[in-house]
Amino acid sequence: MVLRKLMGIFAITLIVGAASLAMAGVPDVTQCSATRAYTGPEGTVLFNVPDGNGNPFTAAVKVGGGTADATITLIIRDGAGLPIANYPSEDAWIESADGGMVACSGGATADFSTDVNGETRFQNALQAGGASLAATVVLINGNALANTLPIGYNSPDIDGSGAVNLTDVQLFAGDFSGTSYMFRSDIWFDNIVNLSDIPVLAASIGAACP
Ligand SMILES: [Ca+2]
Ligand SMILES: [Ca+2]
Repeated sequence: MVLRKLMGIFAITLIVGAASLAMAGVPDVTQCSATRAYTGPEGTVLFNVPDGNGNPFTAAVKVGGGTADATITLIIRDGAGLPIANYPSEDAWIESADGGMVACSGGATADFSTDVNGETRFQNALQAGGASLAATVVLINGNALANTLPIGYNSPDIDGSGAVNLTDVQLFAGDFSGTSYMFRSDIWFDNIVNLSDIPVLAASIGAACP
């Protein structure tokens, strides 16, 4: 009986030991951090085109006007709080909290695998469409960090189909002639849908996800 108990304890010790070993090098989102370079209070909006010819995060537009650097710095750590180096860039990505920003396959992943400090960035232009004023969520292997970032998105791919085409032109035309402000068609982001948005849309006609 005593032996069986001892064996049981031994087995549990082995399992616990294996579990803590498995945690090393495995991202724990409660230990990770994501920050936006611009620390002011305003939200920022990033212009995306599905073919990647949108703006880099360094050229985001502040709500209310002016540009700001919305570069996201992500530090990936394991359950012990230790940085994870060489974490694959394709396993860290961003989404809009409301799903409004629609990325092409692999189009919203980190710029590079983590360095020795567990650090990577989102700075390069995304391959994405759609529109959102909701917060940006950072995900590591599908697990979201609790802290979100005030980064919204707009795109001439208004419906987030992965291509800029006649459907987007029709949506824009409706929003342009409508009476209520439609953020999705404010692709030259200045809180009004007017003539200045048209060349931005026109310049991207035909652009599509790679
Ligand atoms: Ca579209
Ligand atoms: Ca506008």
